[in-house]
Amino acid sequence: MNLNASLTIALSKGRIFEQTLPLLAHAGVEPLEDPETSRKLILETTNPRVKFVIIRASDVPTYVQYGAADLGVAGKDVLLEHGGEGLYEPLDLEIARCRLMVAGLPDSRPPSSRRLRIATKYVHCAERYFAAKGQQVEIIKLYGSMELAPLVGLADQIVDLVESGNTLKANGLVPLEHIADISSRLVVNKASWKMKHEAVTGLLELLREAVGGE
Ligand code: PRT
Ligand code: MG
Repeated sequence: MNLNASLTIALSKGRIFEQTLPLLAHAGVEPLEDPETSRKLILETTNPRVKFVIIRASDVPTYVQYGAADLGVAGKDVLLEHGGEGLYEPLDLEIARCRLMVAGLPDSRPPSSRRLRIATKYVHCAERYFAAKGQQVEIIKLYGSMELAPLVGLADQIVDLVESGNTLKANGLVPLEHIADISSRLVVNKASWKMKHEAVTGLLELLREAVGGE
């Protein structure tokens, strides 16, 4: 076990970075540069043994799974879609909260002649959800702007994240079914958990304190 292990933490820009920052600051870890203005992908921090790597939100589980980062912060939506292999998920950071939902036009009626068409970037989550209901659907994989799909006839409904509901409303859509409550989780590489146990659990306990507001 390495008492003075160095730790790499995978974070995505935007809401996860902004909302994780105060929690990490409680643990004495603050970035020396702002990822929104810096082009650097590896950021040093006020703790010489901790660095951040700045990556796409959906890539965080992959970096941590393969040990390219020891820890990371990822939305539960991203983790459900990834499957979580190779990862421990020891702490709910209770940030970036939203809901995974089925949405559609208010008068959308299930077609009688064919299967319901669902557009989403959450293909696995959608498959699991409709299979559990015993409903046969056709899933269309998109990478963004799911809200457009029902408006142009690409799909009958969508599976997407809803926070305030303003994006749905602005596009004349309504939430139809609740799939899961979402928040961001701390994830840890399984080998790092063992090999860098002291460093990882030390950071984990400080983050747990910060989440609990202690
Ligand atoms: O943007 P990029 O393609 O790089 O990746 P990303 O969209 O996955 O990253 P980012 O930073 O936008 O989201 C990171 C994580 O934040 C997600 O994985 C969620 O766990 C969480 N989160 C919390 C959200 C939202 N709230 C959210 N509102 N992610 C996205 N949204 C989007 C949503 O997709 C929809 O288009 O905001 C819109 C809905 O918001 P309302 O307030 O109008 O309902
Ligand atoms: Mg986004």
